[in-house]
Amino acid sequence: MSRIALITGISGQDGAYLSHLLLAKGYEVHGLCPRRGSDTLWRLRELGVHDHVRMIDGDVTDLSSLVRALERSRATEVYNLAAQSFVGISWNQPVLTGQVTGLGAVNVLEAVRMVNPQARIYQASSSEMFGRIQAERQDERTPFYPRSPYGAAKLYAHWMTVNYRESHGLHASSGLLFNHESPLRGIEFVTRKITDAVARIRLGHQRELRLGNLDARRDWGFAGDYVDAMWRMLQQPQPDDYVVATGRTVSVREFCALAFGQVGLRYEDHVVVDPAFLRPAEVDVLLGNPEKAHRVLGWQADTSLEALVAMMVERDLERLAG
Ligand code: NAP
Ligand code: G4F
Repeated sequence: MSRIALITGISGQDGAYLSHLLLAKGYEVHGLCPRRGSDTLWRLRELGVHDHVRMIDGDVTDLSSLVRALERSRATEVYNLAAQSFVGISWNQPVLTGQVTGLGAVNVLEAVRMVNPQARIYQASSSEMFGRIQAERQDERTPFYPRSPYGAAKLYAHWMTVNYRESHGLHASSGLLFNHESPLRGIEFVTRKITDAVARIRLGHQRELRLGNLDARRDWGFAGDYVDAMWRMLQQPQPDDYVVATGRTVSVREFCALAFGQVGLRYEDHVVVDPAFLRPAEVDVLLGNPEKAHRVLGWQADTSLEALVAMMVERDLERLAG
C-alpha cells in the first residue's frame, strides 16, 4: 500500500528533516506551502529533497485550502508542523500567533475529519506549554503553565488534538517536543544566533554578540533525531501523547561556552547582555523525561549536545566561507 504524507510547515526546520526521513522510507510527500514570495525552500534544497516533494498551495488559517490539500494528496498521514513558532515575537503578534499556531491546528483536525477521518495526525506540541514548570523533570503527566502567547496557543492546539481524539475517534497524536536545533534552525532562535555569530567572529566579520537571558536553561536535542519520534508516533496502533527530549538541561551561557570553544574563543570576550532581548515573562528552565517515548516508541536522542554544537558551528563557517 502506498504511504502518503502531507506536511504543513514543510519549509521549516522540522519539515525539511521530516521530508528527508519520509522520502527515505518510500513515502510520497506533499507539503502545504503558503508561497510568500521569498525563498522559503532553502532548507529542502540543503537536504537535497526539494525536487522530490510535491507542493500544494495553502495556509493553515484557510480551512478550504486544507480540505483541497487533503483531497489532492490523498494523505494517510498528516503532520501539522506549521506555526508562528518564535516565542519572542509572540508578545508582539499575539493574535496572529493564536490564529496560526492555535486555530490553524483546529483547521487541520477539522479538515481531516471532513475529508479522511482514517488519516493519522501528528500535532507539533511544545515543551513551552510547561512554562513555569510544575515538576523538576517534565513528562506527559506534568501540569501545564504557559508563559507566552505562543505557549498558550500551543496548549489550545494540544487540548483540541486530545479532544478530537476523544470526541471523534481520530488517530491524532501530540508530540511534546523539547527544543531541537540543527544547522537548518532559523537565525532568530538563540542556538543558531550563537553559532552564526561564532562563525562571523572567527572569520573577522563581527566582534560582539548581543544576547538576552544567559541563565535560561533548555533541554536541547538534534532535530534530525526528533522527526523520527514524530513518525514513530503515527505507526502506533493507538494515538497518544509523548514527551520527546534528551533528559539533559544546559544554560544559554553553557551553550555559548561550547560554541565559542569550538573555534578556540572565549564567550566572555564577545557576548554582551542586551536588555532588548529579555522577554516579558521567561521560561527559566526546561528538562524533559523521555522515558515513555523510549519505552513505547523505542526512541532515544542519539546526538549529544557537543556533537550538535560542532555540527552547527561547522556548517555556519562553511556558509560564510562559501
Ligand atoms: P519553523 O522552522 O519556524 O517552521 C514553521 C513552518 O510553519 C514554516 O514552514 C512556515 O512557513 C510555516 N507556516 C507559518 N505560518 C503558516 C501558515 N499560516 N500556514 C502554513 N504554514 C505556515 O519551526 P520548526 O522549528 O520546524 O518547528 C516545527 C513545529 O514544531 C512548529 O509548530 C513549532 O512550533 C513546533 N515545535 C518546535 C520546537 C523546536 O525546538 N524546533 C519544539 C517544540 C515544538 P514559512 O517559512 O513560509 O513562514
Ligand atoms: O531559542 P529560543 O528563542 O527558543 P524558545 O523560546 O525556547 O522556543 C523554542 O523552543 C520551544 C520548545 O520549548 C518551541 F516550541 C519554540 O517553537 C521554539 O522552537 O530561546 C531559548 C532561550 C530563552 O530562554 C530566551 O530568553 O534563550 C533565551 N535567549 C537569550 N538571549 C535568547 C536570546 N533567545 C533568543 N531567541 N535570542 C536571544 O538573543
